[in-house]
Amino acid sequence: MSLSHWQVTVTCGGIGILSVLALWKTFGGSSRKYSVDLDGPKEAHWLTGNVRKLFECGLDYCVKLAEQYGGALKLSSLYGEVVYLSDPLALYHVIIKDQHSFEEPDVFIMNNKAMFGDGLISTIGEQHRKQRKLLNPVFSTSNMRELLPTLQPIAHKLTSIVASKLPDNGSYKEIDVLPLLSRSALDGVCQAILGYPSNTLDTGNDEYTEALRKISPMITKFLYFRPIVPMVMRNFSSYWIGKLVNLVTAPWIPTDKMKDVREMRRIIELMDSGSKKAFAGKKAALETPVTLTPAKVQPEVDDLKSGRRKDMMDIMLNVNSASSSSEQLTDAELLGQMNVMVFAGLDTTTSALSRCIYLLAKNPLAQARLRSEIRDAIKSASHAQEGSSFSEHDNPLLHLSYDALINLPFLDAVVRETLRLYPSLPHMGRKVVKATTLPLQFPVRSSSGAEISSIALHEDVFVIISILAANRNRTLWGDDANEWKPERWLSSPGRKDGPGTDIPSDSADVPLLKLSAPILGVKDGIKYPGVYSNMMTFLGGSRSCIGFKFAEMEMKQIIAAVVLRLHFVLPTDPDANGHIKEIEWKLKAFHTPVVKPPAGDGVSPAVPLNFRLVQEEDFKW
Ligand code: HEM
Ligand SMILES: *[C@@H]1O[C@H](CO)[C@@H](O)[C@H](O)[C@H]1NC(C)=O
Ligand SMILES: *[C@@H]1O[C@H](CO)[C@@H](O)[C@H](O)[C@H]1NC(C)=O
Ligand SMILES: CC(=O)N[C@H]1CO[C@H](CO)[C@@H](O)[C@@H]1O
Repeated sequence: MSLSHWQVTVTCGGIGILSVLALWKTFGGSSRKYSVDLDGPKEAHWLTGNVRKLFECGLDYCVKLAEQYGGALKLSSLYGEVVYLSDPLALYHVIIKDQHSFEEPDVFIMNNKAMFGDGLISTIGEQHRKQRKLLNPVFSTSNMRELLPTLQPIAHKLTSIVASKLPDNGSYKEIDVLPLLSRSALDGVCQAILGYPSNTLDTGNDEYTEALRKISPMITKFLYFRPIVPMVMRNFSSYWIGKLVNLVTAPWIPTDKMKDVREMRRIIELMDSGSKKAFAGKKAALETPVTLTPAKVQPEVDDLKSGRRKDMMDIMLNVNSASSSSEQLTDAELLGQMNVMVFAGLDTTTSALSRCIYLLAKNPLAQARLRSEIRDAIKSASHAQEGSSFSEHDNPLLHLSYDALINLPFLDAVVRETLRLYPSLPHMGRKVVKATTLPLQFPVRSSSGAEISSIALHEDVFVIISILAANRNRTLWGDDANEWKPERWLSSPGRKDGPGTDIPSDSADVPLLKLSAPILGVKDGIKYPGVYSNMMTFLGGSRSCIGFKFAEMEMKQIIAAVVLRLHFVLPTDPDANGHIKEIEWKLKAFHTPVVKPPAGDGVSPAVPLNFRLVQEEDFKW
C-alpha cells in the first residue's frame, strides 16, 4: 500500500497551546508491523482508534484510564500505537536519562519554526542546547526580582478596573473576569518579556497584540494543515515557500476556503514585524545606552519612581553580548525567542490564572485565608519599612517584595495546588527516534496479562506524557488526589524544592545528579522528575518550561492583588428565565471555561463571577 493519507490529528496540549499530534505517514501501514506489548482499553473506532477519547472525554476519563491500567498503557490511532505514560521512572527516562531516544515530533518543531522562527520550541539537538544554555540564566531568581515591578502596575490596573464597575453600596455585581485576566496576561508578557508598551487592559488591542492573541485560536483551525508543513519546509527553499504561500493566499482564489490561510499569514506577518521593530529598538538602545527611554511608553507603566522598567529582552540582550562569541545567539535566534516566549507564556498562564480565580470563588474559606495572609504580610512589610505609610491611592501590594510575595505559604499552596490538579498542558507528545527499552517503577500488564516492569519501544512509536495522571497519583498524593486542597502543601513531603529554586545553568545535565537518588533510593518514595515540586506541570529535563518562575510570579502577583481588594463568589442570581449560571470547563486545546446551557451557550469562553469590594468580615476564616 503506498497511498499517502492524512493521519489522525489530535490536539494534545503542546507548547503554549496544543501540541498537535498531527501525524504524517507517507507509506500507510508500515508502522503496524511492530507492536507495543502493553495492555490498554480494547474498544476503539475501527479507523481512528481510541486516542481521541483523551481529548474528547475530559480530564476524569484520562485520570481513570491511568488508575485502571497503571503508569503505562496502550492506545490506538490511525497512525499506530500510542503509549500513555505516567510512571515516574519511565518519565524520568523519557525526559532526562534517555532523552535522546525521545524527540519532540517533527510536526511540532517545523510548524513552530514556520510560525515563530528559530526559538526554543522550534529547535532540537545542539542548537536547542546552545540556546537553552544562554537563556537559562535569563530566568534566574534575581532576574525575576527585577521583573516584578513591571507586573505590579498590571495587577493593580486589573483590580482597579473591576472595582470601578462595582456599586458603592457594597452589593455584588456580576462581571465576566476572563477577558480581564487574559488581557492582564497579555500585558504581562508584552511588557515584562518584550518591553512592548501594550496597555490592553485600558485601551484594548492594537494590531500587534491582537495578532498575539489570535495566534493560538488560529492554530486550532489548522490542525489538518500542519502535517504537511515539515514536508514543505524540508523540501522547498524559502524562495519557493514564499511563492507557494503567495499562490495559496492570492486574492483571486475562491474566498472562503482560503480565508483562514490568508488570516494566518496576516497574523504571522504582524507578529513578525512587531517583534522586529521592538527588537531593533532594543538593539539600538543597547548600543547607545544614554537614550534608554523608548518613544511611546505609558506613564502608568513607566512609573515616576524608577523610570523605565526592565524587561526580559533587556536581560537577554545583555547576557548575549556578555557571552563569548561561540556561545552567542544570532539576531534571528533572539528574535525567535521573543515570539516563542510570548506564545508559550500567554494561554498557559491565562488558563492557570482563570482556573485559580474560579476555584477561589468556589472556596470562600480559602479565599478569606489567603486574603488575611496577604494583608498580614503587607502590614509587616510596611512596619519593617520605617516611615512608609500607604495611602488609598497607592496600591499597597507594590510594597511587597518578590521574596515576600513568593514565600507566602498559603498563596504558594493555592497556586501549586491549582497547577497540580489542572496543569495548563495536560499532555505532551514525544516520538521515539531510536528503539529503546523503557523501565517502569511500578509494574503494569502486557497485552497477554503478564506482569512487566519494562517496555520495548520501536522507532516511531508515539508517547504521550500524561502530566495530568502523574500529578494525580493517589499513591503519592493520597486518596483525595483528585480534590483541590491547598492545605496539603503546608505539610506535604511532596514538596521537595522550595519556591525560588534556581534553574541549573545547564539543566540538561544537572537534574540527572539531583534526581537519581530520590527516585530510586527512597523506600516507597515516588519522585517525579519535574522542575516544580513533585509534579510534571512544567515538565523536567532540558525541555522543561523555562518560564515557570515567571509564570508563578505573575500568577501570585495578580491573585494577591485581586483577593486583597475584591471579594468574589460564583454567580447566584437567576436570569430572566430562572436559570443560574454555572461554569463548566471544557478540555479543548486548553481547559476552556464556558457557561453551561440553558443559562449560557456552552461555547463562548467566560468566567462570570459576583464581585464586591472587600469588607472586614471577608478576612475571617
Ligand atoms: C502556567 C503557565 C505555564 C505552564 C503550565 C507551562 C508549561 C510548559 C510545558 C509543559 C513545557 C514543555 C513543552 C514541551 O515539552 O514541548 C513548557 C515549555 C516552555 N515554556 Fe512554559 N508554561 C507556562 C508558562 C510559561 C511562560 C510564562 C513562559 C515565558 C516566559 C514559558 C516559556 C516556555 C518555553 C520557552 C518553553 C520551551 C522550552 C524548551 O523547549 O526549551 N512558559 N512550558
Ligand atoms: C500511581 O503509583 C502507583 C504506584 O504506587 C501505581 O501503581 C499507579 O499505577 C500509579 N497511578 C497512576 C495513575 O499513574
Ligand atoms: C446598590 O446599588 C446598585 C447600583 O448602584 C443597585 O442596583 C442596587 O439595588 C443597590 N443595592 C442596595 C442593597 O441598595
Ligand atoms: C525530495 C525530498 O527532499 N524529499 C524529502 C521531503 O521531506 C521529507 C521529510 O518531511 C523527507 O523525508 C523527504 O526525503
